[in-house]
Amino acid sequence: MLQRKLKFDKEEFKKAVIGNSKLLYRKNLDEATKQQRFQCVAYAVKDLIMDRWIATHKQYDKEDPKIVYYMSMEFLMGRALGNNMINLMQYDEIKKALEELGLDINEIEDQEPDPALGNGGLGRLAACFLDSLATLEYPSYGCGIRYRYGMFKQEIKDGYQIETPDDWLRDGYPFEIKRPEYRYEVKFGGYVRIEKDEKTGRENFIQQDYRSVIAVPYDLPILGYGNNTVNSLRIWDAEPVVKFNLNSFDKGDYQKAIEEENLAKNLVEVLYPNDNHYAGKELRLKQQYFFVSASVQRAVDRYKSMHNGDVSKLYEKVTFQLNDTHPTVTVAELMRILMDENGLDWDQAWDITSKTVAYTNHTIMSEALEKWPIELFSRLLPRIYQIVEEINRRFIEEIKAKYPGDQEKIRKMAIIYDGQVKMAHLAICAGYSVNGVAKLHTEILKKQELKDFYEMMPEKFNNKTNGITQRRFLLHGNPLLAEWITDKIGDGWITDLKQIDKLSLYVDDLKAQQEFMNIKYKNKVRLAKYIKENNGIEVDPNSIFDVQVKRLHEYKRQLLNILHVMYLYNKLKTDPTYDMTPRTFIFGAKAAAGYRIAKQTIKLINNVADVINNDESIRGKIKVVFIENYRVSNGEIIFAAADVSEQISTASKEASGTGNMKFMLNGAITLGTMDGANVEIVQEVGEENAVIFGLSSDEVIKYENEGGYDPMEIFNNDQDVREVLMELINGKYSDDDPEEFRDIYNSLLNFKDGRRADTYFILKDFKSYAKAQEEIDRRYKDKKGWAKSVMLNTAKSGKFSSDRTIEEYVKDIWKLKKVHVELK
Ligand code: NBG
Repeated sequence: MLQRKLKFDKEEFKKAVIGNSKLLYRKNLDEATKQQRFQCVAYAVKDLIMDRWIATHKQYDKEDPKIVYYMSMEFLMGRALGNNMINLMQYDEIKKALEELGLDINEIEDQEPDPALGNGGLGRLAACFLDSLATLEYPSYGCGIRYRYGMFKQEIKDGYQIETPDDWLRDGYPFEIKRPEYRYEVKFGGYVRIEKDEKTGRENFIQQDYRSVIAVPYDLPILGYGNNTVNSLRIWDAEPVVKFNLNSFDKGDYQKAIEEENLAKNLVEVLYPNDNHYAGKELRLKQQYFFVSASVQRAVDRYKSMHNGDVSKLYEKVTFQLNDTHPTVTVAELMRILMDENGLDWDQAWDITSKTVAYTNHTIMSEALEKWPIELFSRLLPRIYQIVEEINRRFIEEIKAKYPGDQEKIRKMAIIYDGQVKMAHLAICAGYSVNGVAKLHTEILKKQELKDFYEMMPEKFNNKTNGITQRRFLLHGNPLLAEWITDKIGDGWITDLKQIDKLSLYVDDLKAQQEFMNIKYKNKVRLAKYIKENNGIEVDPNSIFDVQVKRLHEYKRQLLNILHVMYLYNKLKTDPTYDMTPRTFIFGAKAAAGYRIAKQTIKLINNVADVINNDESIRGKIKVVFIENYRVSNGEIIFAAADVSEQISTASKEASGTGNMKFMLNGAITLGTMDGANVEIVQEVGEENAVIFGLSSDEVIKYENEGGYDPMEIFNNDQDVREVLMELINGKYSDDDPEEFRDIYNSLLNFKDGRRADTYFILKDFKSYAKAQEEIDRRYKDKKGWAKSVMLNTAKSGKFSSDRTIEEYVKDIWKLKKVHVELK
């Protein structure tokens, strides 16, 4: 039900922009800095949002619908201005108004810092989900943390990654609003005193000698596309309980005041920059409890205010979705609030909690599974720990009843075991739903990682294959293609991506092919310009743009990609007539600050780029580019320009991937393993329109369980592989320090610290990858065949809209109803 073309008064809008300049900066618009002009425009756009935002929440208060609270440590939102203009369906009108004011929309959009409150796929998925929820008119809140510093900015100096702080709030963020009226206290530490109520015999649990902070929410508007729904992303800031005053001779607890001031300051200071890896730091657990406690307190209060203070049917109107294990303390916090603050007994509280909380698993990487030492957990969250202990005790009773005498089951499934609290086990035990994020991933969870849980409670398990929002990653990121598609099939695809399949009719049409490839070419020119401006490297838009952008992780195998580039370079050097279409290998990736081998891989890519890009003898047949500071905003430009999408993780390791979908949507061919959602991409587009290589996940898992893989054998017998590996340590790519890449070399050949040599089967898959790359070259030479293939990728991407994913969550898990918002 699209509210086509809401009224837009251009003159009013222009006046607002000019007015904002005076109001905010005491300047005429032409005197304002670029950043200030962005702010003026953003505030004018925010103004267009406010009435809808108010109307939405009025409607929610009136209808009292069920609400999903999407609990996530990360929301990788990307820039809001352009997206808001699009979802208001007023992009072109606003662009025009700005032109009349002498402002260029692209320049204005470029002034906005990317709100980067996330690491990678998990955080971006949360952002796509919020977009879809609002577009589909489902009531929802995103609940998270207002990190003072988001994901670090990456600079490359001498080929090394340098991290600099992301001061995204420096100039003020125009779209947020502070909501001090919804502040909550969150308590840490101390001990629990038990008080027996003589009259009722009930035991009351009272936390004492704690330190606390005040959680203050900021709301960001989440606009539905073409409707009046504006949901909220609620991110919490921490403030000290009492503002500490040095001059006061207050007899209050001086020490405590300082500690609380520091607690508040440190708590939300920075996002942990780890992807698929947990650091186990005390501050991280504090962050988790902080935003969970505030969000749950608020959700329960809101519910109570609408139900005469009675919480007994909470699950009818509230559901918490846990985005990975990070917010799992939600389970115990909800129990605490229901029992300690609302007087429910254990069974009532458990009944409600276990109907209210659901859990999504996003990885099988063991280093990502959160486990907290009992000592730390119980010291920081004494009351929460008591509750977890009791959940664990009862759960073990259940296991015993189901599997009498089976100690092994208890060892494998207990929530508390071996001195540790296992967050995934708590989430599964308490949750009413457990889902993986792609078919293959969910199957691996059921058959391997979570086998015991699946056998005990199969009814909880389900799959929800990830998706992405086509509004940001096509309509905003690739306007040329978006317009062309709308021209051909109408604009239904914007809210119903299945319709994009209508493009299939055009894939053999020569004129359409030409138009499509011409748009691809223009997008490549746009990216080439970006690369020239930001990296100083000249690339040829006529070469194949072969792209791998994602977080740097060994399992994602950027190393396989660059080793293959080294191999290809050798091949060209020995045979200068080697016939290949010129190729530009484009990388973009941040490495976690403390991840040594990942950082070495970045250095390797840059050094290889240096050597190859400066070797004139190969006449530009290979170029290697490392794009600095890969993030959502430059990602949009990159996806639009790619010919080849590198999705080359070791099979079984990538839970889903979502970059793969963004490339597909924008007309690139997947070069990948049968991993994560690649499997479903191939299923949709057909094997002949993707290039697949490497071990299957079954093969990988078999080697992992039974052994039998020896990379040394490949090293000894395969001359090409041997040559490339020797180049890691002979100074060819690091003449000032031949030892620079020794760790990488060792990781491929030597067993170390309990880690198998070549843990991620890079050498094993090398030859098959090289063949697949030749296949890409071969297919690209057939211009028509290639055009047809990439068009089919776009046409068959309908399944991968996050709108489809959200409809599945709604139907199978959350059971929400749409709320339509009218604007008076
Ligand atoms: C990531 C997976 C990706 C997946 C996203 C979103 C974590 C823990 N997991 O494969 O690695 O696409 O989650 O589900 O970041």
